[in-house]
Amino acid sequence: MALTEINFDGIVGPSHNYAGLSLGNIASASHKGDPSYPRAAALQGLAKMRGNLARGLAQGFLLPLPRPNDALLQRLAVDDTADRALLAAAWSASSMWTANAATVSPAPDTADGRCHLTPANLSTMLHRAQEWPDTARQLAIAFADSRHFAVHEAVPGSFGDEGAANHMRFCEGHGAPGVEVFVYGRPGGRFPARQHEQASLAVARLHGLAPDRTVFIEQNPAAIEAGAFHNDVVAVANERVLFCHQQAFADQAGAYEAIRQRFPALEVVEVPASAVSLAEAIRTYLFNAQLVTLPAGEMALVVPEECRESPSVWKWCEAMIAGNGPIRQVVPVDVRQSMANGGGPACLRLRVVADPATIDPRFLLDERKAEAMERIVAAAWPEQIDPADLGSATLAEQVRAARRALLEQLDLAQLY
Ligand code: SUG
Repeated sequence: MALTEINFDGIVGPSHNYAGLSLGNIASASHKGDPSYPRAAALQGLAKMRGNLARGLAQGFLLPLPRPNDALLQRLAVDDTADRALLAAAWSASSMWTANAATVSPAPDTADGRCHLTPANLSTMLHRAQEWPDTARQLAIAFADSRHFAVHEAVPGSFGDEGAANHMRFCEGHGAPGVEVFVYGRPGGRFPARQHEQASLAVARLHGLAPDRTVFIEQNPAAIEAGAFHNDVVAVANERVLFCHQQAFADQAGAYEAIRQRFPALEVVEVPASAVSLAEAIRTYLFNAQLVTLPAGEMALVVPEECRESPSVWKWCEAMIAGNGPIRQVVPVDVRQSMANGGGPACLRLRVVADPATIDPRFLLDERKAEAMERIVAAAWPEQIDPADLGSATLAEQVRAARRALLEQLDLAQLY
């Protein structure tokens, strides 16, 4: 069994738009009403995937979900008098952020030696809460081999669960047993705390994780207040390394100590607020990076282009590379269309540690498939969507036809 980390990126759907639906997500609120460019957005995502393929990393993908969601519109009896946000919710392409698709516990961590996946209920936001049944359907196909995978149902929506965005894993190497860290928020602040402690605890039990290899820590309420609606906006982990902002956790020193007790090899790369303020970290998404181990063994941090444009963030990155820490490269990528809705490189991917041979190959990317997808996106994805276009029958038909063309190309018409 060759266990490898595979990043499953979400293909940006043809209805990608800026509707300002996510309270507490500053980018989403500040781009509300802007025109969106679904074709450019999807091509940016594909280019990021190709970059990681070229770096020698294993790459998979998950497909856009069916939009507009007629069943949701019917359940809410959406008509001309209804709040426009309800209509926009049914058109949202938010499943592109697959870090919120599920929580994944690789086989070496679980009691039954299978890789466990629990789709996230995303219950805090209407436009995201509609995702999980369709996501689960897709995961059930991609990870159908029950000798190696267990796909659960989502945790009941009373306990908000945001999936891998609030989950980190530490290990000596991806195929080795890991220590899993669940990060939750406490309600009561100005913005919603999306990840509920009870959801984290339930996922850990569902996955059969050993209590002495599991850690639960609280997000810093001040970070949520500043716009870190998910932990992955202020922290990212890979193998032995935790890369995070100084103000990520409610009790920063206590969090490091709790992880170190279970995982003594922990290496923390902490960015102090004096070098990069919390606000600048959230604006540039420095921590919403893909921290990956390259085939040669060294670590690279795939960050949004916005980081290179920020004097304080870039200065810190350059100093880090000049030093001798574990992160040896910083690679900026252009995912601006996703960033404008609060989704950086890390939001766009779900990490699964598994043997690629045990996964349905239709969900795995290679150059040829990436080219075919680019051709379909270039031909069928709308070039631009203005928020006033949502609800148009012509656009709905274009969006559906575009998704159908992609599914057919990938021999996944069963998802239609
Ligand atoms: O859930 N944005 C997403 C961004 C998700 C980012 N994911 C991670 N951090 N892992 C969200 O807030 C905006 C949609 C809109 O406003 O149209 C949105 O859903």
